[in-house]
Amino acid sequence: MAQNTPSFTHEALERGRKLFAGPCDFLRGVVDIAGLPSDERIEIAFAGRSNVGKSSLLNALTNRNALARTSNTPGRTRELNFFTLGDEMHLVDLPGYGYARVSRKQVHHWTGLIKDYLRGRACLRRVCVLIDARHGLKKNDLDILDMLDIAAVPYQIILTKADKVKTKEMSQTLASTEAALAKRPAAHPLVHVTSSEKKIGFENLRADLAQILIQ
Ligand SMILES: Nc1nc2c(ncn2[C@@H]2O[C@H](COP(=O)(O)OP(=O)(O)OP(=O)(O)O)[C@@H](O)[C@H]2O)c(=O)[nH]1
Ligand SMILES: [Mg+2]
Repeated sequence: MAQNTPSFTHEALERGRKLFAGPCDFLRGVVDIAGLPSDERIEIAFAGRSNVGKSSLLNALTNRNALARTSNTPGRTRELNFFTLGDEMHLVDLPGYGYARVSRKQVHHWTGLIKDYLRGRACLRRVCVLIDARHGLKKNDLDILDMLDIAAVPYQIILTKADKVKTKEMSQTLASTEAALAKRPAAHPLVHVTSSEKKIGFENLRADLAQILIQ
């Protein structure tokens, strides 16, 4: 399996490990913008198409088995789920955009809620946009990236389910994803390659996200 190999210092890796090994608890599920928690904490949100592996990634990142609920059926996460991490951070597991086995009206509501949250949240410091490594960037992913670029909300791509992809294909997807980001103003240049199933890529991802606290 191809992996990008950014060099995080021992100190950065250790900071990441400590942060994500610390207390992490479900705070609340939000169904409308009025229900958002106060914005005193730094937020990192996890966005992506239905079934891409957002909730699984959150569990792997925090070394918990069932912090966030996962499912084979697209459309599992139905609220903006806020988790507290340590004393200063929220992690936010979002419902998926795009296809889900729920009504069109429901998808429309979620998409509106996700967009309102992503565009309008002052404490949101990074949006991790998850992309299935088998599929690469699709039209509705690009729409979200466009919106984040316009709103100047920093985002970073995380390729998921790398265990399902052969090394050569992974290298190609990684290269084409990096190329697609090159001219996007709000994109973080580093693309992470992960497998929640095989627990691959998380040391680097933890180190990278923990740096947000000291930036
Ligand atoms: N092989 C493999 N399967 C994965 C991986 N990550 C998630 N999955 C599977 O993909 C399916 C969807 O995972 P979820 O984490 O629920 O996906 P989600 O993006 O939160 O989905 P919604 O909440 O419906 O938007 C589940 O069956 C997971 O077991 C991975 O790294 N590798
Ligand atoms: Mg989910």
